[in-house]
Amino acid sequence: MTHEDVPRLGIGMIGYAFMGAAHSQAWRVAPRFFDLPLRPEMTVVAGRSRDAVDAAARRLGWHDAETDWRRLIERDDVDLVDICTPGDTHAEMAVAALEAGKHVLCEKPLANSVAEAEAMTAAAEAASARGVRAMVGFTYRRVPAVALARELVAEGRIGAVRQVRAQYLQDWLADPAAPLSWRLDRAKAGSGALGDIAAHVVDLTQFITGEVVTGVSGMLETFVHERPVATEFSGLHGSAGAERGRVTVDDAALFTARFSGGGIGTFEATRMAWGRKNAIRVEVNGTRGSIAFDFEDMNVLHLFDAADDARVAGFRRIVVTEPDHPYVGAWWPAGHGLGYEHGFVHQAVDLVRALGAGEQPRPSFADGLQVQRVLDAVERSAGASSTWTDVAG
Ligand code: SOE
Repeated sequence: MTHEDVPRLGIGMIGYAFMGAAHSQAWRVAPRFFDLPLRPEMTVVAGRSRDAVDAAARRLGWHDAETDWRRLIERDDVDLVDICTPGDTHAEMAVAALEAGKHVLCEKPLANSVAEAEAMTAAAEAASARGVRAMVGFTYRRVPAVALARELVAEGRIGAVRQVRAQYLQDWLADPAAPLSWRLDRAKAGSGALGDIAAHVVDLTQFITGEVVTGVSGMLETFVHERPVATEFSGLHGSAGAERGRVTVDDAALFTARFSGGGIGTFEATRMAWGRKNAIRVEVNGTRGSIAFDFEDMNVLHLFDAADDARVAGFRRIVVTEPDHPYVGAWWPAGHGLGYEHGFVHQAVDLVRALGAGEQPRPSFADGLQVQRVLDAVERSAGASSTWTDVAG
């Protein structure tokens, strides 16, 4: 079969900022490195401003541009709708797309509230009965070292999970002069570090352990309550004028958690940790060993095996670039390493393969709803004072 004989999968992407650029790169590259049962075609991108969306289509490689996302969903040449917009739009767009019979890939967190996530999950389950699939984009699952960690835990290499330590640390908001963006607006983003980045480590720890978080005790803090309003924004950074606006979300989130297998965990997410750029750290201690990952050294996984002779025991540094490691065989020779964008490529690959096989891609909307419930529990816990105990004296 030549590339052209493979049935096409028309992609319509809504939004074209940081996530839209990452998804565009994935759709462009996935069919060139991986054998896929369907050929993704970058059919159309949607955004509100005609000039800006036309420019984005040219820059990112989309054939066409729409200024109305509803029009994109209606198009016969669109089979899959890829939602890369702020959280307040996810529910309306995803439900409309699923009802129109289009597969959906939706950026994380699935929604801004449990109620929205429930409605999206109900729409996804109804659509699934008609062969229409929905997936939420927790892309770090697709980092080869993370996928390997899951395999090793499932094989029993560290035994039963006792303790989970998870951090997601960034510093792009540590400077009080960093401008306001939609990510700091509760109406658009739902929450701050909690939904934006703690959501990732909730998904990652559940993915790696194969368990779910069943209860939490949380604390949220906002350190900078007012910031200059952005005049221009690119990626996470922007320039600002004299106007100031209110921050309505948390800057940092901390919580302890219980896992379904009886283990306990600590979570920390912040966008205020100077010097930490994208430090996603997950360590799992089991009854027979430990596993540790840090995204700032993303091609590496550390494994400690308690059965090793104590004289030579230590964390083994596994460079996850061998052809036998998850996803790696499609890329470069051993030792050449992958980057941030490859997780998005692997996400596109897994989704297209699931569609080709007629299977439910993971993480499903139900998985996204479960993460949303954890976030909601952290907010409820942080809002309640019942578990907080002042130090005596
Ligand atoms: C900002 O904190 C952000 O872009 C998140 O929104 C992404 O989900 C994360 O992958 C990188 O950081």
